[in-house]
Amino acid sequence: MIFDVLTLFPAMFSGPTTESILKRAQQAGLITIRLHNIRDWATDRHRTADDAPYGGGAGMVMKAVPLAAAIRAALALEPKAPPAPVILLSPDGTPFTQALAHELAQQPRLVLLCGHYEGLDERVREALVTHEVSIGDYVLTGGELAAMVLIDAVARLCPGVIDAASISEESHSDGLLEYPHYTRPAVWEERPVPPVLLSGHHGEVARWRREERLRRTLARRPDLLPHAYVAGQLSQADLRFLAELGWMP
Ligand code: 6GU
Repeated sequence: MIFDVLTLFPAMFSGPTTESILKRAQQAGLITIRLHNIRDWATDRHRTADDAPYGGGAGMVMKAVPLAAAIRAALALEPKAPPAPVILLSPDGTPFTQALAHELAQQPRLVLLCGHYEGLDERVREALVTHEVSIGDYVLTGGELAAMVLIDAVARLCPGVIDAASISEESHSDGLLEYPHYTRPAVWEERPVPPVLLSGHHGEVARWRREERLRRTLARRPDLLPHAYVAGQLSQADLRFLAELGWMP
């Protein structure tokens, strides 16, 4: 998977994309992150990338000409492949979810455009942006942190980046939260590990973990349960257990 990131602040990406799993994934050639400074496509002496809005008002707007040139240059980097999705990170976008991360992980390449200032010239959005994504209902100073969140969530779903087993049971993978984890010691500050986990009964461990996932999801994110139900993720045993806890579809 190739991520082409268009940003006014490429230095923001060091750290999140140069450590830990993303570092290893790049070293292993599983993902490529290419940073492009939008200012490099500005044509004036001061390398201006923003300007005052027509009609007046607060803030600045990202200029169409350098932005469009940057996007087109990124698209031209892989001329033989079908055009990559151009994803604008903006608080006006569709909410980023694990399901969208899985969808995007199917693509060979993503072009990520980090919005800044009050926004970008609407004509660039109309002409060149194919998707618009927000990472939550709050406002960031720019799209960079959102792009890093998206890259992190999508990259770990690319084959080989992390152990496939860790993806299948994690939070949100099938619409439920994760079960609690324990490791040695068996008793810590008078708190014992749940005995079933020391029992060696794999079937009972699996059942306990499933019930903990259901219990947790009901307690913390009851909004997720109707979606899991409609998606066919809840077995008859799951529904019986949830009914004992007072939840009905
Ligand atoms: Cl993608 N950008 C900005 N600036 N703020 C956000 C966001 C994106 N997602 C949530 N808040």
